[in-house]
Amino acid sequence: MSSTDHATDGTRPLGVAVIGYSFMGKAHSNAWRNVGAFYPDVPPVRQQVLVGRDPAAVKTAAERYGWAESATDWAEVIGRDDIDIVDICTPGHLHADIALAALAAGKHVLVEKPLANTVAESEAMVAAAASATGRSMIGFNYRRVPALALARQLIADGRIGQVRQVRAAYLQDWLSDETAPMTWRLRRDEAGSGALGDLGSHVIDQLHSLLGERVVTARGRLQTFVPERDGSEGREQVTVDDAAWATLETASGVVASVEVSRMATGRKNGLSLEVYGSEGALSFDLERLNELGVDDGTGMRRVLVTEESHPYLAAWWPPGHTLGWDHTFTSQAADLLTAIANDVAPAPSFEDGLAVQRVLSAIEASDARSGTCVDV
Ligand code: SOE
Repeated sequence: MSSTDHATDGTRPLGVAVIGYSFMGKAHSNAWRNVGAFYPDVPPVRQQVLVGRDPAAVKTAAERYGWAESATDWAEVIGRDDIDIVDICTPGHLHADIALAALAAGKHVLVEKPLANTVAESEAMVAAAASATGRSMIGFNYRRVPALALARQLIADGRIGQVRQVRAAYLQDWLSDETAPMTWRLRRDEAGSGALGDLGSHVIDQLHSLLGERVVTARGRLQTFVPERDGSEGREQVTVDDAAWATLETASGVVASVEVSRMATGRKNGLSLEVYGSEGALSFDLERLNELGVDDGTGMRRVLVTEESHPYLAAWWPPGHTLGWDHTFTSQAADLLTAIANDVAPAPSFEDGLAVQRVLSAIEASDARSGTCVDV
């Protein structure tokens, strides 16, 4: 009997390992710590081991975030019988190797977005997931923002009619200071791309999720405003984009304009989405994530998405007692656990992650070919 069989027959909690302990590892740790308290019907989990390269730092993080142990060798952890779920929060260049090893070992796998750094790696992950015994999911946590889950329902129910156009932006400013230091997020070999993959992947997944269809054509433009920064060994070249723009079209002809940047001075974590249909419109701003703007033909009104009847809210607080960014990760963990318990495929899938990766790649290809530019 495999460890997974043993755990899902209810004889012990599912053992979780999170690989990576910085920003995303911290967010996911918080989710695993709280999921059983807020979603009591999901299979119980045990926060078994937090994995990272620096033994002292990962030990400190493990103690702080409630893990039973820490470790430095992800391959060894994946081979353990007491680990059932492998949650990958590393830089993108490690996603494929770890996910493939974990799936081969029969584990359930959660991977932070974007799925991988390339389409080829993503395809290999989709193929491995298709023949694996464990379940697999990509962590597009914004699907668990109640207002966005409600927007998806309203669009599917035809409440804004036929969608014609979408305006989407994801703007941050943590690189607008030219003296901000080099990080792995600015190296193509580690991160795959810059604002495009990091922020654009969320936007494209939201387009796919909200519209219920995929992007089929892309026109793109990338820009690196600050080409080198201070690294630990002197000046280092930035090999990814600081900002990107795209015009996308879906299979049914919806046109979306997308803008992402890490140099939008004054914008901290501003994901805004506006969806315009033949009968109405929706608007959303992540910095006010409990609200959805809804126009049903009588003007845009603000709906406070905190009623028990709204998506995910039954698990949380009474109406008006708002949620934050961190709650999305806990709800994401709950959705994965529910899918494991019900023996169904969790969403979003690795396939959904690959679909996003293909759009990112098309935007880059379009930028590289730089369509005809007309002098004014
Ligand atoms: C980058 O700054 C980042 O942390 C992304 O990696 C996350 O996916 C996004 O949710 C917030 O911004």
